Amino acid sequence: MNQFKINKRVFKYFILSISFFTLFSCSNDDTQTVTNLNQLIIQDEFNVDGAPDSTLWNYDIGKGPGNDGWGNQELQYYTDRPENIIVEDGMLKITAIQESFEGSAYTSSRITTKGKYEQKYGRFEARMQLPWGQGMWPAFWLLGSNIDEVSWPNCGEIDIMENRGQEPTIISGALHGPGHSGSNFIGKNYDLVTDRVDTSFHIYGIEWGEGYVNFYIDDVLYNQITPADVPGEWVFDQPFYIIMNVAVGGNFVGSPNADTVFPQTMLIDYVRVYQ
Ligand SMILES: [Ca+2]
Repeated sequence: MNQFKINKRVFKYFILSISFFTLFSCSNDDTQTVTNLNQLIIQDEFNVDGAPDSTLWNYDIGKGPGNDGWGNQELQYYTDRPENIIVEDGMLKITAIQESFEGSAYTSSRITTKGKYEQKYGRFEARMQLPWGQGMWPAFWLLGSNIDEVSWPNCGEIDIMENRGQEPTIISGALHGPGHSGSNFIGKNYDLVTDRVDTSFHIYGIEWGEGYVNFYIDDVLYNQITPADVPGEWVFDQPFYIIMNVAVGGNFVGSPNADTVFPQTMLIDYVRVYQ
């Protein structure tokens, strides 16, 4: 993280604070906390061709434990086939395909670091170019490592980036937990306005510490969520693991239509975590 970037962040934070104050006359308590975590502790640059590094990544296969499209009525069947997921050209490529497969009309892929890399706090970021079109649902997100013990949403979910493929200028970041899950998530959209997520790479990240999660796209801090913003218990002071996937259809985006072009690929240049 170079100094220029840090200074720019601080500057944007300053502008944000002024804007919040001007627009909403917030109390001084509502100023945002900006951290600059720059000690790299894990990275996957996707430089080795073939399947993703099995020391870091697991596959989620199929339609979800409830066979219900991962709780969201998603339409794809996740596979570990190279057609759906492969590392080449310095990129991880997750590709959604329209094809009949195991009773589903689409295939795609979803990988996680569950049991292999789990961490509390840090800066998590990925440089990605997203797929495009009605019904595409790419995501870069975290789940609480205790999900098998306490179940979702008690484990907590941090959505670093989600996008509706039909809205290629808009991304969203959110938290889900007890009292604020599903459509009652706590989060915010960010509109690039003059740029798109499917035609250029962007860096999607959070800086996460005790009592806050800051949401970034590139060097823009567009939201901070703290326990004061969350109606239920704050469950974000424990280890989480990373997930990356491209879903097709489901509650968040609706189904593809005749205008949706397949295949669609999410390109991930790297994933890095800093403390
Ligand atoms: Ca790379």
